[in-house]
Amino acid sequence: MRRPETTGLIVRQKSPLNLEFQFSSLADWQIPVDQFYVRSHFPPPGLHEEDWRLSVEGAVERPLALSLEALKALPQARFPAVMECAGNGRVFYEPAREGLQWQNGGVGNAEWSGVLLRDVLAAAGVKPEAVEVILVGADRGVVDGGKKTASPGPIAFARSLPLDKALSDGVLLAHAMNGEPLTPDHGYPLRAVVGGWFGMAWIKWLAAVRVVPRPFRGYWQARDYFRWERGLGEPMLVPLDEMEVKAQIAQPVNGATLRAGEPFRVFGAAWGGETALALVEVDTGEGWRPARLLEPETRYGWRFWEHVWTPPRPGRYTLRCRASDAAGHVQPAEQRSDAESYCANWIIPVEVKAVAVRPGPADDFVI
Ligand SMILES: Nc1nc2c(c(=O)[nH]1)N[C@H]1C(S)=C(S)[C@@H](COP(=O)(O)O)O[C@H]1N2
Ligand SMILES: [Mo]
Repeated sequence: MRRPETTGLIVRQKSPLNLEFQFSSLADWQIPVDQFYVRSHFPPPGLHEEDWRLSVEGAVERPLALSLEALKALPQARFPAVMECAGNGRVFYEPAREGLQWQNGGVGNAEWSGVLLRDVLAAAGVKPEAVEVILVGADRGVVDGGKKTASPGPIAFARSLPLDKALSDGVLLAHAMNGEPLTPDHGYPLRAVVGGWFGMAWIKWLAAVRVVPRPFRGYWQARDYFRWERGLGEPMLVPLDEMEVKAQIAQPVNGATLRAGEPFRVFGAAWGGETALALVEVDTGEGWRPARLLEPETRYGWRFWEHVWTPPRPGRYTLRCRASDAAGHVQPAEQRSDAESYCANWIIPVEVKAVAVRPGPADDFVI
């Protein structure tokens, strides 16, 4: 088990262990594994690759039981991708919402390697009646330790993907993170990587890939991790899927003291769902200005950005950032009301103070 006290991670829950990345320390485009946030509903199941098999079952021509070795013998793929917990930023909801009180560090970007789910599905042969693919984790338990009256259990952590997403080139069954085998916390020996989607879809400790002929209504998408779609009729419950467009400020932090008249690098990261990020803007009190988007630009990775700003005079300032994607989605200014305690992507202001730069002591001057 990792030791948060040596890595600076914030403990959000001790058992099962849930850890938040210190977003203000953002520096590496690929977050080192020992800095990466951990979100687990149940304790890691303690799998060993020697006796572990991935079952590919349901509406398939040839059910399979694949060892890690067999998976590694299939064509390998790798890509960077950002994963954000749907509960990231929950602490900003007003009034407060139940659940782990994530600030802005329930997110991270890494490079993932493994096998495309679609290659595994092709090996098994998907039957024509298939509509969804359920990914089932090997972890099980009673939801929220049975503290809520409606807590079911024990159940496995499982979630489905629509067939078109499962067959896209954006879903990986990954055995490695940043070039190293997955650690127990991050889903060893195999986890899903669902490019553009919130973290709850990225099933860890994969046990089964189950192809099904009707939509799955499991706990983790019909009772949790959903939002409301309000049209003309009754509101409809929709499982969460794509991440929402979002930019976060890593520096300066809320409450920071800057120096008036000296340039400061406002810095952060931005990401979204399946659509490419188009723009990040920063407002320091004089209106929205485009930030500089930094390399690299990848299909599913996040984007670092910066904006050099000089506080013109001593005083208090409110900094804001917002991202837009190529489809015209813009980060909203107001808290959303359709997603329970999830998808907190509205703009979060950062308050800073600028102070006068004091002249050096007189004995700095040689007369
Ligand atoms: N089997 C299993 N997979 C899981 C979870 C879990 O509790 N069990 N948590 C999900 C959630 S809510 C998130 S945000 C991500 C977190 O992945 P990480 O711990 O590697 O950061 O894993 C997802 N996959
Ligand atoms: Mo999550």
